Amino acid sequence: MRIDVVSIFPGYLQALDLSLVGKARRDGLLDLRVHDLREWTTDRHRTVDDTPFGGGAGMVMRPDVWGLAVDDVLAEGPARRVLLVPTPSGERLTQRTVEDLAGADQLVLACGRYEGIDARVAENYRARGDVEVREFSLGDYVLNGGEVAALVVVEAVARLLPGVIGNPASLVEESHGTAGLLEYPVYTKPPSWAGLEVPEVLTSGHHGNVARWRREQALARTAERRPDMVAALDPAGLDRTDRAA
Ligand code: 6GU
Repeated sequence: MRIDVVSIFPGYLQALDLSLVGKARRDGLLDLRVHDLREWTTDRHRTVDDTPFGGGAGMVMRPDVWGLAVDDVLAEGPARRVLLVPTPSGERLTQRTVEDLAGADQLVLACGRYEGIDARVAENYRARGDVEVREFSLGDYVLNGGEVAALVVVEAVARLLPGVIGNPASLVEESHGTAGLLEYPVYTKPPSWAGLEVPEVLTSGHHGNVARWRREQALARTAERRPDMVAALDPAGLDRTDRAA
């Protein structure tokens, strides 16, 4: 997969040289390119923004600069390309969306700053029809720009690409995966620490009891922390022990 991130703060994306994403790049599993939006400015001051039509506080990013940048970084050919625009007014990003994005050939992340990007940029690429456009939000709070959201998308997508995670079994049970529940609590050595013991069932060697305990813990945790997720569960997927929990 190819991912292009365009930002006026490319330095923000340096974290993508590290850890799992960095290794995926070095292994040739991910072609990640970070660009400085100002490369596409044409004036002496390298201007990327201007005052909003209609008035109001703050500055808006100019569509002409963004248009040149996006046109340049979009890959040629019949590939599935997605233009992602991080914005607090977008649709909420979910694991379902991330899984869908992992199937694309190219993602272009257009990181806005200030009051956002002129709305005609998303409109223009939607109208062209040769690239999907998705405006997305991380959650109900406000960040100063899209860079952190780009980091989130790259990390969430990269770990789903074939070969990136050494043990694909670790993708199976995790929170927000297929079960629709948060993950159960996990423990390792030492068995006793700070006066706290590892739950006995986990050291019992009884795999059936371990599985049942984990399922109960996942349900209890989800009910406590994310009642919205419990309400969205398919009742057909719950068994009698689940209801008791
Ligand atoms: Cl994607 N962008 C910005 N600027 N703020 C946000 C966000 C995105 N998601 C939550 N807050």
